Parts: sequence; C-alpha cells; structure tokens
Amino acid sequence: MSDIQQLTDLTTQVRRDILRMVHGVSSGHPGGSLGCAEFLVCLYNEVMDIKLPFTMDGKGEDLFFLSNGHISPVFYSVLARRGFFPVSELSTFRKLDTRLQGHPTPCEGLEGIRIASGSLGQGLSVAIGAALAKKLNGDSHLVYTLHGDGELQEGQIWEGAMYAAGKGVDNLIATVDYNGKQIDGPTDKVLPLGDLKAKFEAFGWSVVTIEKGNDIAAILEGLKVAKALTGKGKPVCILLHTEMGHGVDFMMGTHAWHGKAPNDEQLAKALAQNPETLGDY
Ligand SMILES: Cc1ncc(C[n+]2csc(CCOP(=O)(O)OP(=O)(O)O)c2C)c(N)n1
Ligand SMILES: [Mg+2]
Repeated sequence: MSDIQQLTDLTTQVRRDILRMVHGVSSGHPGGSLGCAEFLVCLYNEVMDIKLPFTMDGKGEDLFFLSNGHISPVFYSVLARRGFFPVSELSTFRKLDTRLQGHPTPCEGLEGIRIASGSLGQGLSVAIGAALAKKLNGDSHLVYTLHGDGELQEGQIWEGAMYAAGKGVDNLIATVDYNGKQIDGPTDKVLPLGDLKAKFEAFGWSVVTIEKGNDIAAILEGLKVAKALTGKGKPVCILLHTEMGHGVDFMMGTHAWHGKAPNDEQLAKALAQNPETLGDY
C-alpha cells in the first residue's frame, strides 16, 4: 500500500463498511467514524509498523489504542481490511455473540483489540503504560492513541497528560479527533475546550496541528512531523481537525449523526456518494 489513490479507495470502502454496519443493526456511531476514516486508514496502512498475525503483547511493533471506543465501526473496518480478521465478519457488528461489540473489548479475542474502550478517558493511561513497557523492554517502536475532543473533558486525560510529560514518555503520539462536536452538540457549547494547543504545551507536550484531517496527504505529512518529534523527551499530541460525518453530505456539519444509524433511504443516498471500490463485505 502506498499511493494516495489506493488509500483514498480504501477510505471510501471503509466509509461504506461503516454505513452498512450501523444500518444493519440500526445502532452505532457513524459520525465520528466517518470523520476519522482517513486517519485510521493512513495509520494502519502507511505509518505504523505492524506485525500479523496479531499478538496481544505487541512486542517489536507499533501499537494503537482507540480511546474513543464508540467509533468502533471505523476501527473494525480498518482492522479487517488490513487483514487482522476476515472482512466478512463485519456483518456481525453489534449482533448477539459477535466479537464486534458496539464498544471494543479484548474479552472477545478479536484480533487488533488490546483494550476495552467506550468508557471515555481511559485510553491515554493504558497507552502510557504500554509506552513505558516498550522503553523497559528496549523496544524502540511507538505507541499511538486516538481520542475524541469531547473525551478531553474527562479528568483522567489530564492526569495522563501530566504523567506522560513528567516521566518523559516520548515514544507516544496521542491524536485528538478535533471535530468540535460531541454527543449533545458543539464542544464549545457543552464545555469549551479552550486553547488545546496551549494546554498540551503547558503540560509539557509537543503539539502538531493537522488542519485538514480528512485529507490523506495532509495526514501523512502531519504524522511524519509527529514521528520526527518522538524520542526528544516529550510526548507528542496531534490536533487533527476533522469533520464529523465526512463523506456523506447530510451527515456533515452537525452532531446529529454522532450515534444514529441511517434508515434504508438514507443509506442508499449515503452509499451513492461513496461508490464501492474494493468490494462490500
Ligand atoms: C466516561 C463516559 N462518559 C460519557 C460517555 C457517553 N458518551 C459517549 S460518546 C460521548 C461524546 C464524546 O464526544 P467526542 O469524544 O467528541 O466524540 P464524537 O462525538 O466527536 O465522536 C459521550 C459523552 C461515555 N462513553 N463515557
Ligand atoms: Mg468530538
């Protein structure tokens, strides 16, 4: 995998997977999933050094922790399309006895899932532990996380942020899905986040801003810059400006699709905007 067109085609297919998965069970979270599709496609197919078959320990490879676990549809699709588990299993999303629970959990033994997430605010702490373990093991690989911006309203995030900087956890790249929206409306209305760049810097982090968080070239460039900042004594934060619902016109510009599935007619409209590229599951 390498050129932008291939990554774009994969992203479009991931968008179809997300839409079809949540439609299939009339539940789940399409908004944030669609907004983070480019980022996770880039991370898993271009940036991270991954070993397959999957091992829970993840020694000698880069690790990723999804902290905003409600965007599981995009995570599952990207993992399946990267070869962690069969693409056909996407059809079991949120069904009884599935390994693809609404919020990811390692109890199900799904390849690629190393933590339970969904209860917001916890992923950074786990990732810090994993990053410290890598240092103790002499493993020079990196640890990546993804968080919602609304998730940053959880106090545990800031305990983790203080700890990571205080202990020089410089093999960690934590990305914030900075879509300006959360379950009940704009973050600015629910609880303003203030100047996030200044806040992370004040906590002792290096901060990289990706203004075009739905643009593959911009994401790859931003991740390159972030990677170059690792190993310099500070943890690295990426502020990724995305659009919730990106790729489906009637889902963009609103928080309404944070956790709502499209009906049959809406699905057809959304899929028409994202033509099949690599084959539906
Ligand atoms: C500890 C905790 N509190 C509340 C929730 C309910 N909840 C799920 S998603 C969400 C909104 C989070 O906003 P953000 O992280 O910005 O995600 P986005 O809506 O952008 O996908 C909330 C409050 C939760 N999952 N965990
Ligand atoms: Mg958000």
